[in-house]
Amino acid sequence: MRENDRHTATDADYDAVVVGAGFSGLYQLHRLRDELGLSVKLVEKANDVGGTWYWNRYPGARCDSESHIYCYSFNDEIMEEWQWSERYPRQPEVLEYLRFVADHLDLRKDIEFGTEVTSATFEEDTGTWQVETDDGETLSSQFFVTAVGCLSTPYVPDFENRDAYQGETYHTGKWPHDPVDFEDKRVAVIGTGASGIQTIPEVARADIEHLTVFQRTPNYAVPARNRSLDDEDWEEIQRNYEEIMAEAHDDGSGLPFDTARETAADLTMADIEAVLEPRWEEGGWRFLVAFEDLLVNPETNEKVSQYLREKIRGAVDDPETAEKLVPTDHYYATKRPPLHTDYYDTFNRDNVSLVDVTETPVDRFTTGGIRTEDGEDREFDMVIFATGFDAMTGTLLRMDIEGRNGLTLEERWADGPKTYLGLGVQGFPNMFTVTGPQSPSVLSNMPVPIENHVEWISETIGDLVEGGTPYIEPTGVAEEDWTEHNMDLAQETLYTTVDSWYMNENIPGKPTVFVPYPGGVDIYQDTIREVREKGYEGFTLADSVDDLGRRGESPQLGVFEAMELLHADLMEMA
Ligand code: FAD
Ligand code: N01
Repeated sequence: MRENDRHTATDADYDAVVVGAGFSGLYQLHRLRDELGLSVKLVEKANDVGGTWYWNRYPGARCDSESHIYCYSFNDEIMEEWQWSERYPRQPEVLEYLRFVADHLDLRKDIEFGTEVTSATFEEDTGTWQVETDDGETLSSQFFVTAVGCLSTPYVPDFENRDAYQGETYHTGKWPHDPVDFEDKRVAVIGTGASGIQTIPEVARADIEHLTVFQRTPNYAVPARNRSLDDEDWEEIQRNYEEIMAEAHDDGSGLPFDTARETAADLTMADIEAVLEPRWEEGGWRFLVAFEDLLVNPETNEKVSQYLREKIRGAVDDPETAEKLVPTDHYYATKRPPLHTDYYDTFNRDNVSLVDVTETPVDRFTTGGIRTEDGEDREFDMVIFATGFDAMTGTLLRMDIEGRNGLTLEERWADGPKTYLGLGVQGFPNMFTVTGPQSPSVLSNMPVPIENHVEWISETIGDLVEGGTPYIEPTGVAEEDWTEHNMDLAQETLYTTVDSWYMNENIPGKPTVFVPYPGGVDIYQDTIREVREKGYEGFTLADSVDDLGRRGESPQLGVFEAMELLHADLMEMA
């Protein structure tokens, strides 16, 4: 281990500034500080570590990756010392795990909590990133690493008259730290994605008066079948842990589970049931990976979807409610597939009702509740928005990032994100995006691609520091090629057949484009490893910012964007 003096080539305050203290940022800080010996500052908006697990405290919040694989694999001591209590632990336990990691690696001393990065600008004169925070500080660094999460900016739809509502409102992704009192309340939950599906059964079980669920798109939820893990389970996991983790890191979805068959297209429904039933009974993601071609072959998918529709019909007593809960407008898993505990059963309770907003749209909020377009006023004491996130690009774009030539990330991504390998953007030297757009991220068990990204970024920064090369940036050609490759792959899948947050379509005004890399974690890992082995193929490495400008192409602007920039410059000069 080396001393944490400054090691890089500029006069900046730090070698690297990292933003975000979730799974990604914590590991990134450790690798850069403790293995490369660099001086690093991590800035985190929250008052503690945890990221997702700090913010999402809603009733029922828990992971749906199995605990023994929803964790780091890079440190044997952490793997040996930490023991999970459940197959899918609740939010407080995952948060406790990340606190344990932060303490074990002594990370807190280099984290500035309760501080939001409000802008990051690449200053060409000094060749450094100038990172401004909401407390008025500016931190300068040679490297700028965003670890801001794919699902970290909650989204609340702009319902007519929303602010006039006088009851309590909550968003699942920004749940208060103090207990919420449900007693005798009339509660509305809007949204039936993974968060809604987790919280609805728990809210219904609380001592409320009534729960009304507003559903726009029904989801296919598979049982989680959570259970406690005892010492015996844990010993079994520990015995095989290395192998399990190696399998997860070698798999397209970051899961150490076998597929049953290549396809279901040639099977009868009875054969399909024989394959799926044991996986249904076992619960969890083994169901998702039963057939290899699930997400590329409509015939396979339609059969699996059919199986799931029948399961939903069988679980809900009232046939009319059951039909509303049955998805018919999209294929299974083309929207992020949730796991559930008692979700469908919840609709058999007397104190729960379902409003299908495709039949009965929300007209407006009133001071006391929600009016639907059929003229009915429903009164609520509390509205819970389980309406998701400005995913994958939202948090990055809110950070007001400006690269070379005064070009902002917002301008650069006006038509949708363009990156090289989901790791960097042309025109933004020495900026790395952990689980950035066009990397596998959300299409997998995320600790796997997170470790993979953090390790690649750390090795790359290590190579630059060792080699005395101060600047790296993707070339425009490599970026165009990667973006096109991403789009071509996505077109071959069923993901593009439905509106979803994968497609950037959950936020009004965002350009429609499939954002994550759909080629699989395993193939992706090999690709980025090869890029490094080939001397950073597709990147420009340079000794000076001028050199970077000369050898890399100018950041690629559409004619229209270039004209707008020119116009803005002229206005400033005038
Ligand atoms: P995050 O955990 O989102 O951390 C990003 C951090 O950056 C946050 O703390 C945020 O405050 C901070 N930040 C953002 N912008 C700024 C700024 N401008 N200035 C300062 N700080 C900033 N994935 C799975 O694979 N399996 C699961 O079971 C699973 N369950 C999930 C359950 C929920 C409820 C949600 C919402 C997501 C779940 N995910 C799951 C995805 C989850 O987001 C990732 O697994 C993982 O936690 C992401 O870690 P991260 O560090 O990349 O991002
Ligand atoms: O958000 P979502 P989420 N009127 O965007 C509806 C991870 N996660 O927080 O589908 C009415 O999926 C919207 O309807 P529609 C996981 O990756 C994991 O639930 O757009 N409804 C949808 O039903 C997940 O995918 C876990 O038609 C409106 C819901 O709100 C991601 O986080 C748990 C609406 C939003 O669903 C996000 O999940 C939780 C409107 N105007 C989260 N606008 C685990 O279990 C939106 N909706 C691991």
